[in-house]
Amino acid sequence: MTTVDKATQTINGAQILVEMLVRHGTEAIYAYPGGASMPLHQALREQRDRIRTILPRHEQGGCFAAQGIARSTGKVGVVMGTSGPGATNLVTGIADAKLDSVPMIAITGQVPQAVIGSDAFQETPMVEVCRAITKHHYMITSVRDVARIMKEAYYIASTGRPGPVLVDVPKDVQLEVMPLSEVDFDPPMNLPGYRPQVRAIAPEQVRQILAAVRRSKRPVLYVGGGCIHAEASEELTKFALRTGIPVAMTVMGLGVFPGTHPNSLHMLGMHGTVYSNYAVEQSDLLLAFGVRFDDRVTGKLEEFAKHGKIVHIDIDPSEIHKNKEAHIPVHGDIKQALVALNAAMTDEDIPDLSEWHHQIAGWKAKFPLSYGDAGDAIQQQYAIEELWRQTQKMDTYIAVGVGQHQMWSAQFYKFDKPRRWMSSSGLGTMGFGLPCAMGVQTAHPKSLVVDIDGDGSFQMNIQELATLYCEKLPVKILLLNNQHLGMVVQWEDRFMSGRRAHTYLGPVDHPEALGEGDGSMPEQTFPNFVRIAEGYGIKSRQVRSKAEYPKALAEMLAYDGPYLLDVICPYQEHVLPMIPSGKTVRDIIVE
Ligand SMILES: Cc1ncc(C[n+]2csc(CCOP(=O)(O)OP(=O)(O)O)c2C)c(N)n1
Ligand SMILES: [Mg+2]
Repeated sequence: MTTVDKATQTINGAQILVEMLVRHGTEAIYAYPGGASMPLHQALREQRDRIRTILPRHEQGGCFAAQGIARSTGKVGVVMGTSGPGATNLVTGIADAKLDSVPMIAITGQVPQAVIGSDAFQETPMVEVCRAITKHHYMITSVRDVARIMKEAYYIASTGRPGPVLVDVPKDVQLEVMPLSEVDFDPPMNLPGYRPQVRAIAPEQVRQILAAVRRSKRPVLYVGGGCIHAEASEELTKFALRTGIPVAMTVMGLGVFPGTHPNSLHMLGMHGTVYSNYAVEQSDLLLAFGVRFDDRVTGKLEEFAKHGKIVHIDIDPSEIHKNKEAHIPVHGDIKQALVALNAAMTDEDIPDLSEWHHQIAGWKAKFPLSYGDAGDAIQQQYAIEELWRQTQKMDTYIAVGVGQHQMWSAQFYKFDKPRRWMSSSGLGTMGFGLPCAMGVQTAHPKSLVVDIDGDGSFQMNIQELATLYCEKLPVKILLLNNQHLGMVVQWEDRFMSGRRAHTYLGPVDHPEALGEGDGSMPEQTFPNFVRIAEGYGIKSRQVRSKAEYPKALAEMLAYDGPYLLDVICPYQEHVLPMIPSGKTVRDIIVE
């Protein structure tokens, strides 16, 4: 029930805002209070039977948790912070949501309108700060605009190409009252410049694409996050299986097509498989669906897929021809387009790809994803592969930090379904994994949610262990602890003659800090994660040997609360294959 002041039959701005959250189906919000957002928190408290409010331990954690909800469900995630520092702590998470097209609403308290512009206590011009990193942004100036703006915010965040919307709410607007009888909770929107509806793909374009498929000898599907946002996985899989066209996925697209299917080429790009990159390079037809030709995929643009025809379908017209000229450009909804393509396809359109499959099978046999033998040390690739073996049949979600562990997870965990893989891909934000997993667990309380993290990334939002404990969120943390900022170490090794510059995570007087250690792992790793976890009330254990790892992992997975498994790994490993920045598939490093 809507909260009203019974005596006066009035409702304030904060109460209207919370009512709109409930009416849009938001079941949980991550919110950290402060002076400028207290009325909103009071309204949330009044409605606690209808919406769960979770207190993260840092606003950035709350923002990634909201993303976890959004990325795993497809619904809009909501986060709230107070003005000033609370609001600026959201900035990284907003930028992250923008680059990965995540539907999110960030609500910030703002100082009262009477003092805006006076450098008031905890005043930050959030709309100005966030202008370039949101899909849209608002500052509400009257209680009478609250319902409309919230309705628009949900609409904008979730339609077309999804993205984050900022709603800045001055405290006086939160407190301002109006008669309940005058509130329209489903008001008309006022968005004359925003038209996310796209026309259906033209029959002529369907014919052109099918003709290109029919004539192709070496076609490749290059699919990405756009297919996930559009819920197009099923149609895409149908199209891929019927035509027999192999599928390469971007890091955002993992799970669109089953990773365990023989026609999967797995990930492409900088740390993609050799066979996916070879296939794209040699393709005579590249079907680029819901992708943006990111530099981590293309390397040197002029050389990327230069031999073939390119079909590019995207919901965002600004992506078409942005990085790469398309021969058949289609501005449209990828799911609708695939439905049309599948419906129009006849047996005559199916190309004979036996030679192409033979060639790809050869590459797969010659260049499988692999790793060496490190004796009893627990290599990250092995740790992830074993996690996959133990959890592939379970209802599992995986979130990751950023670094080597992230790329190895993308390579060695095979996702068969969309929305199971949570990675800060465009912005590459360390600290993403734990809070994102927390949000996923909020939305899927019965599922297994694993955060595969690096020791550097994990420490960027380690405070969220408190939230896991206090909110009873049984997230499992597989910490691949190499005592280093491994990905930067790898680049030091490859491009800076191995010179260590602030990539060791232990004390500066340790020889490893200068790269002069013997490469072994110290008896006491730093920090003592097991004790930290204990301090937060989280069960934890450290493992160092391959022999004990599978059992320790199974023990964590079976545990019914949050758990941290601190896995000591070597730091000498490199993520391979690798196409160095700006280079081409011919420069691929295999070992
Ligand atoms: C917030 C942020 N700061 C810096 C970086 C640059 N960076 C990318 S990967 C990486 C190392 C990550 O270390 P860790 O989390 O331990 O993962 P590992 O590579 O060791 O698996 C760094 C510093 C980043 N991506 N994000
Ligand atoms: Mg590390």
